[in-house]
Amino acid sequence: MKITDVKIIVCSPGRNFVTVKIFTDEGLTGVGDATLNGREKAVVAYLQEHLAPLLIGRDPSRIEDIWQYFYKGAYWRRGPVTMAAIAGIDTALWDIKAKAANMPLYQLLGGASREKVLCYTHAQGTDIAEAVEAVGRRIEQGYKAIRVQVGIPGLPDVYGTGKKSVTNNAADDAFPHEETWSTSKYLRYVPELFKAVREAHGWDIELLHDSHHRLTPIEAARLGKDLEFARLFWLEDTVAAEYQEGFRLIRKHTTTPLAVGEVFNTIWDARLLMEEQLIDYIRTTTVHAGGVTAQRRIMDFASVYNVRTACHGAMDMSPICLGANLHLDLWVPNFGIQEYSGYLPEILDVFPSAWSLKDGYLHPGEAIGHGVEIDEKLAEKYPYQRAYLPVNRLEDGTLWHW
Ligand code: GCO
Ligand code: MG
Repeated sequence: MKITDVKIIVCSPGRNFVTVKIFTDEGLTGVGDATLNGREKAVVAYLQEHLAPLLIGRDPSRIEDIWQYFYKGAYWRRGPVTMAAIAGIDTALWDIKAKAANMPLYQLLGGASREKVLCYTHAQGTDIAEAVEAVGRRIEQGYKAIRVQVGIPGLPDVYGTGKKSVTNNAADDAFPHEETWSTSKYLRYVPELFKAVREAHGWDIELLHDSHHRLTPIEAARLGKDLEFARLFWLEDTVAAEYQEGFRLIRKHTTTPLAVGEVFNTIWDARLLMEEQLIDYIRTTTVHAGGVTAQRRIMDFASVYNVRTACHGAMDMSPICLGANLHLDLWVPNFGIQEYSGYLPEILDVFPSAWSLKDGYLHPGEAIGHGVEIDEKLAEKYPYQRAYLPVNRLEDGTLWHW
């Protein structure tokens, strides 16, 4: 088999997605997600200008060699743009390999280790009462695990609670939306949230929370301690994780389980965290960690250190990424949980998917390949729109982590 063509498809059915589609001389095609929220066109240029031309005429079955060729062969390794571009290609190649083998991808990976994939979804409110109500609605929908975020009194809008946190189209506003942050207000309020949620909904539901990289290690240690009573499933991204040693301090002070890694793009970003067992869940995901090849390697490495998997699965990763993740999730022995924040109906129309959700569990389905396609005709109806993630400032104007 030979690769005959590579298409980079950009569409915006509610938000921007970058999709790689690889064509072969035997008629098999494969698709991969290469979306990098807010920096989509950088990945498009990387793919179009630098990688796609080097794929023509290659044997698509040589996935590992192609991965190494683009990773080591670039000399300039790692980074979100490079790894999302490699991921788009790698995921499409696994799709083709599984289709050629006439199997769902999870069978190629080693087969199912479980019947279904536990997922967590999001609930939020501008205040505690609203958040408690939102959790109730999610429980009614059958979810077993819920990430809860709340607005903080005195701050106009906060990550994960307002519309503006989702995206920001340049069509109506040329600059990213700016949020305001106060760590001390946040640290005082969040334990109140979880006290109220436990009082209203009891202990049978798994609860999670995301600090979105905003704390220092000692602040994270305090929050972890203050939330121990609520028995969280995890506390996510407490600190910006470039300084991995910071987790030693957090770990020393709290038994609240820790998750990190949605912005990591290689196994090296998580090496120390895993080797020293400083985290409980690794949040890397197929599209940002270099594809199925690299994500599988991270998952295996994690298993050595009792770290469980928890693929990032917000709406800014396309249904193709979720599909690929779900095959890994069904296989991986050290599975933890899969994030699922749901998709707008337009997105699901553009990306027909074999995966399904029932009673708080996902399943990748039995379609051959990874089971997600792109409707190119429909995608054309949703042209790219320049968009940014918000930025975040302290009350005195200092630029802070978002
Ligand atoms: C999560 C994430 C997302 C990110 C988003 C950035 O835990 O799902 O933190 O909400 O902010 O994916 O593009
Ligand atoms: Mg997160």
